Amino acid sequence: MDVITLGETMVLLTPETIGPMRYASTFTAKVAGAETNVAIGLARLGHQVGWLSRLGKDEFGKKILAFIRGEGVDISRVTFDPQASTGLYFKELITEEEIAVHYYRKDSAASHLSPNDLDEAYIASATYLHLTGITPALSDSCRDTVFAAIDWAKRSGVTVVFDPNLRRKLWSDQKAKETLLAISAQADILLPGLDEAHFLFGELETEQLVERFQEQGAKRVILKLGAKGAYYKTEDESGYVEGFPVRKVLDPVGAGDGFAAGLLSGLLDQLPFKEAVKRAAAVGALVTMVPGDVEGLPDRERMEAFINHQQH
Ligand code: KDG
Repeated sequence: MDVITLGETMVLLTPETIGPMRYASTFTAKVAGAETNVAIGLARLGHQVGWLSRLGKDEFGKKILAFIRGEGVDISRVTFDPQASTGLYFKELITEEEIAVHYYRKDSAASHLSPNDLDEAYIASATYLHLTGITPALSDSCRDTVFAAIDWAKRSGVTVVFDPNLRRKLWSDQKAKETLLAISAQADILLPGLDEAHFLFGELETEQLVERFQEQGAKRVILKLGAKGAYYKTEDESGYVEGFPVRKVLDPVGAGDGFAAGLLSGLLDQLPFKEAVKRAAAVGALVTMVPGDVEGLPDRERMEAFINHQQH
């Protein structure tokens, strides 16, 4: 495996009409979860990727599994839980520009993930382990699972990639801060957004924020600056990468996951670090142009055409 990821994936219900969701009578059902968004992005770019999770033994669980499998992601470590339901999430389109997210995932099957669900040999088979800060917010056993997975990855020489993905609806600010900092400190590659960095360290300048993460222990840090691109700092280089222009942002949700998929794809293809960050920015930009969390993730041909077009 090139990359293994773990975490919760839900059925995403989006009203077909814009406006308060109480007036919506028809919804489209899609599949979304930060970790599988990344996994699907990588699979579309031709990489070998596996996802580990729990789903409810229900129709939505079966829908998710079929979808993720259909995208070419290895689902051999996903189990069905007969006692708990698959999580749901609604994306309310309050106006054309304003999106609100509502979760129905408390006590979901995935929130019962525990270190016993981990397969050490499976994790050790990967080059990268990708994790997000959503999983530890779901329950104590999920948090323990994340820390156990990191321990196993470190013992096996697997590179740990962490995207804080702060979701304030899921836990208290204090718990989020403590946990996200503790995991960030162990990350070989850390992918915070600017808002997340401000949440953790206060209103510092871009470069100071990255230094703070590195002082705490993170090795390579890429701070995502939204439409402006990203600032990265490794052990031996640093620099800015510009964002790719997007004519119209139709749905920004999932752009950070596209960024992670683009970065890992670039690193797996042995690109120089800066070029991998550029690929990350390109895939992130492409995701924003299509409604849905994964629908805009490009295949290789589309990604290359987009990057080449912008450079000419
Ligand atoms: O990054 C996008 C994800 O946030 C979305 O797909 C749903 O996993 C999700 C979450 O927990 O918000």
